[in-house]
Order: sequence, then structure tokens, then C-alpha cells
Amino acid sequence: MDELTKLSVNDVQITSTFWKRYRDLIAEESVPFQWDMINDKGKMDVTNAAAAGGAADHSGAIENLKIAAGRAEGHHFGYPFQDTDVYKWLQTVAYVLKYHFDPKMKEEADWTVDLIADAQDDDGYLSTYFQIDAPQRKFKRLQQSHELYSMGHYIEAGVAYYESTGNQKALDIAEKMAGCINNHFGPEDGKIHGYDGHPEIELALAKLYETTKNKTYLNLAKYFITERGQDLHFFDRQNKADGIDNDFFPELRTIGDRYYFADKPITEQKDAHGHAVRVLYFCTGLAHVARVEHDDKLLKAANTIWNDIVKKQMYITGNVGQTATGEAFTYDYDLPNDTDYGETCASVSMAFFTKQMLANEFNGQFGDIIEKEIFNGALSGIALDGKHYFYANPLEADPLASKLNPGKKHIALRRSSWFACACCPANITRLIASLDQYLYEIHDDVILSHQFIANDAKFNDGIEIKQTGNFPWDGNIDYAITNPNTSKFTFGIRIPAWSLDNYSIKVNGKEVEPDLKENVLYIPINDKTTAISLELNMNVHVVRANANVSADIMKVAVQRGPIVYCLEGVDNEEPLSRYVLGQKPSFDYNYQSKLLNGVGVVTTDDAYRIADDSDDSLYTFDRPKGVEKAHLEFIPYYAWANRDEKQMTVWLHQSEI
Ligand code: FUB
Ligand code: ZN
Repeated sequence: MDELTKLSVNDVQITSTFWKRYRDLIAEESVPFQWDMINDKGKMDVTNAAAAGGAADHSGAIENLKIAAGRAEGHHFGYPFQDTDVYKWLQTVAYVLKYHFDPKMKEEADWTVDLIADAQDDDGYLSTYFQIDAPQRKFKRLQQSHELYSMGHYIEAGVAYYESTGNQKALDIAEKMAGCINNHFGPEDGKIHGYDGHPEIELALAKLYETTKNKTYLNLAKYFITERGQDLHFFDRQNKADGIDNDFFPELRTIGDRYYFADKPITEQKDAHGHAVRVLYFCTGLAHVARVEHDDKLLKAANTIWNDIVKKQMYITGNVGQTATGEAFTYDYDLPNDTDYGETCASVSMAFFTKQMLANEFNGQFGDIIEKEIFNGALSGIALDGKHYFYANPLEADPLASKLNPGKKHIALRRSSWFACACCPANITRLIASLDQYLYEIHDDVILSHQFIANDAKFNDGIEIKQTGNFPWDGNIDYAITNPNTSKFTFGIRIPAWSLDNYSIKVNGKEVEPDLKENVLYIPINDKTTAISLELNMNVHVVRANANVSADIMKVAVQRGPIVYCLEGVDNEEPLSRYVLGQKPSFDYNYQSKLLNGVGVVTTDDAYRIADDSDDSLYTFDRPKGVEKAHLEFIPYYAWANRDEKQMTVWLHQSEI
């Protein structure tokens, strides 16, 4: 490739059977369903209000915008950030329209953009709660108001909708909004020297910068990133001036700056703590701005937090945020399975953060975590019907415990259709609808393929890459690369950590051993056509947690390829806690096309079940009565809770590990 022509990706169409089903489901079921929800049509079926921001019977999100736009009358309904449910829906639509065009959906989205434009104040401000019911309090209680959070979500949606459909108005609203924020915030005298209690604006402004190349937005994003944690009295001062007990969320006034990830400037932070989604949205913006600005200090800070999460605070499924109290991270190696929060939004935003990290540095560990999220922790957030969602995603669940143990009441056994606080549904749908953006990264003359999701991709200079295969059920991946102008470039392929010990690769039919650097194979491409076949290790793995994880001591989990498995009471006799896996179990694997929309099932007969005790004493000096041989059936974690409400566990005991 001539030195001046930079490699770039023009189009990616996902052809993977697994993901096509999900993406069509989002287009055909989730988007129309969510549209009904935000328009207050249809029944809101909340199965567990404890994990849903309370119970509500309708959303009011579109109605709020209509009131702000002067098209209806009344008061604001719902949370101060209710607008974001509309924005995330719009963002999902923006991505869907690129692979599943639907004129009705486009018409609804265009109508929504017009409504949002009408709702926006002349100075660019938009947050319907404040416009309708508290105009005198705009930007006066940022600890709790979510104003910049809400506007950030619009900016993301507006950018995505403009890029997908060319709707200029969608982008204009975003720019006007960013202009308003820039007029009110920044280091200059007379502006507010502070930030929102809930990050989001940082990542949104970085995206707006990428689309417009207007440096004002990048500078403002960097301002919010570096200002956070500098003035520990900012929130208190604002709260006092606004009326100390005039709270939106009373429990959040005195919760402390750690909860807001605002207890120190980011360059001094050593670990992830506080509300998980806040940390992860913040770090997504952080990693993005660090890359664009070539700021090594910020990049180092992003690496520190990412490593702490992945190496010390992440569940095997990719779920993050261990406690329901504050929906928050707790501390290193604290990974309880049956009280886990693991909010769907947190897994989704972990994928956002990690995508930015990967764009900074080609290291297989980043691709591994994106893969972990999309096939496990994030994916479990959506039911197989596309119309029910989890807020919390535990690794162990028991209907009785959720009902009778107050400490586990946030664990739902069935996904809800919607929530009073409906942040999760459109978060998972916007991730799945944008998966085509998660397959390739380009640095100079290297194209990195880091996900095994079959696709047809077109790059500049006529380069085309076709990936085929039946992943995640099958580990044979084929690439057909067409390079009509014999441009010289290097093709990188991530070798996942779960296959590093055993994989093989052929280039044009010949076995090769290319360099493996940071878990990425690099293959020089010089010919007009190149065929690459990769064979990954699809043996079933038994996984053990670090010995510091007290919750998982003497326990193991089962994984095949990227899929983490679980036992469900539907397939195995309860209580599941009685099972013990044999020391060196052998497993069978078979794909069942009729089960759970088609899943690979793992079974073993190398297991035992602790027998019932001979009497009913609670404690005894006797040895256990004995064990019985048992047969276990594991299903993918992401597919649990799609049948009856039964126990589920990811981790199980193993005899003499
Ligand atoms: O505060 C806005 C959203 O609601 C957060 O991102 C979620 O965690 C939920 O608390
Ligand atoms: Zn959420």
C-alpha cells in the first residue's frame, strides 16, 4: 500500500449464524418492543422491583419530551435521567438501520429526532425534568442531577444516527448541546469548575470530536476527565446552595466521593471503586481521550484501572460490580456469587472501555475481555425472546433465597420486560446492534481481527476479508483475503487465552508458525488472494479461580471456547450445591438445535451427589453418609433463566482439585 494511503475499514456485515439471530431479534423484536415501552404502550412486567429501581407501571420517557417540547402538558414522570431511555433506543436504531433497514423504524426515529429538537432549549440545554419542573435548578445539583449524563447519551445517539442516516438535525442537536455545556463548564472564570456525578459526557464528547473534528469537544472531554476528584467540596457546595435536603436521591448525598469515583484525580486512582457503571463510562472516555491526545499519563491511569478490574474484580463471566449496595465495585478478590450485582450496563460498559483499550494497544487480552462480555456477562442481560432483560446478573441463584433472604432480593430469577430505572435494556441492544464495530482494529499497516464472528468486511484499496465459521460452537475459523492491488499489509489474529496452549494455523494450505506477540499472530499479506485457516482448541476446560477468591475455593467452573457454562435446576436435580465434580472429569459436548434457540450442551458422568443425611440433625459428628454417582448437564450461562424459575450455579465443588 502506498505510504500515503491509510488503511481504513469501509463496511462490515456480520454473517455469523449465532449473531445474525441476535441482531435480527434486536431489529424485529427488541426495537419495536422498546418503542412501545417508552411510548407507554403495552404492559410493564417487572419481575423483581428490588433490582429495577423500584416498581413503575409506565415509562413516560417520550411523554416527558413532548411536554418539554410544548406538544403536551403535565409534569415530568420518572427518574431525572428518564430521557436516556429514548436516546439509547435511538442509538440502537441508528446501528440497526445499517444492517436491517426498516422504513417504519426510520420514520419513528426521524420523528423522535424532531421531537428532541423541539424539546431542546434555544441555548442547547436538554434535560426534561429540569425544563418541565425545576428550571431554576439547572446545573445546580450535579452530584445527583444526571444532566450531563443525559445529554451525553443524546450526543452519542445523535452522532450515531447522523453517521448511519445522514440526518443533519440529529448532529446539530448534539453540537448545540455540547456548545451549551461548553458555555457553562470549563477552567475559565465564570464557568462551573465541576462535573456530573455520573460520567458519560466524557465518552460522548470524545465521539462527537471524532465525527466533527472540532477540538472544543475534545478539550471539554479532557477537562471533565482531569477535573474529576480535584475539588472534594464541589458537590457539597452545590448541594448546600441548592438546599441541602432538596435531593433527587437522598442516599446519594452523603455516600462519599468514592462512590462517584471522584475521591482523587484519575492519575492517582489505583483501583476501581464505587458505582460500577460510573467508573466504566468514565474510563471509556478516559482511554479514548488518552489515545487521541497521546497522553501517556492518562493512558497509564486507564491501564491501572483496567488491570485492577480484570485481574482482581471481575467474575469469570465478565460481570462486574460485586454489590447491590450502590451497584458498586467492592475490593480486590471479593467475588461472592449469590449476592453479585453484575449489572447488565456494567458488562456492556466494560466492553466499551475494553474496545478503547484495544484501539490503544494491540494486545490479545483486550480482545479476550470483549469476547468474554459479548458471549457471557453482557449477553445474559437479554432473554432469548429479545423482550426481557436482567438488571442484575448473579453467578448463583435460588428462587427461595431471592424470596426470603433480604440480602439476595435483588437477584431476579426471570428477566423483566422493563424497569422503573430502565438503563439496561437499550444498553445491551445498542451493544449487540453495534457489534460490527467490534471486529477489526487498524494501526498503520496492520488489520487486526480480534473476534471470531463471521463477517464480510470491505477496506479501502479494494481489500476484502471474509471470515467464516460456526463459532462459538466450532473452533474452525477461515479467512479469505482479497487484495486486488497487492497492497502490502499485515493481518493480525488474536489467539484467545483459552486456546493458547493448542491451536494451529495454515496459510494457503501450509501449516505456519507466525510470530505471536501479546497473544496476536501477525501474518504478512502480499498476494492478491490469501486463505487462512485457524483451528482453535474447543476442549472443555475446568477453570479455577485465584486462591484469594474465598468464594470459589475448592470450586471450579466449566468453559468451552469463550462460553462459560452453568448448571440449571431445570436439567439437574436440586439443590445444585450437592454436586461435586470428579477429579479428572471427561466431558461430552453436543449441539442441541431445539434447546434454547440452539446451544452447545456439555455433559459429564464424572460427578457425584452428596447423599441425604440419615437423620435430621443440623450438625453431626458423623462423616457424610455417602455420595452417589451423578450425571451433570451444563448449558451456556448466557441462556439461563429462559425456562422455569430454578436454581442456577456457575461454580461447583470439585473433589480434591
Ligand atoms: O444512574 C443512571 C443509571 O441507573 C446507572 O448507570 C445505572 O447503574 C442505574 O443506576
Ligand atoms: Zn443498567
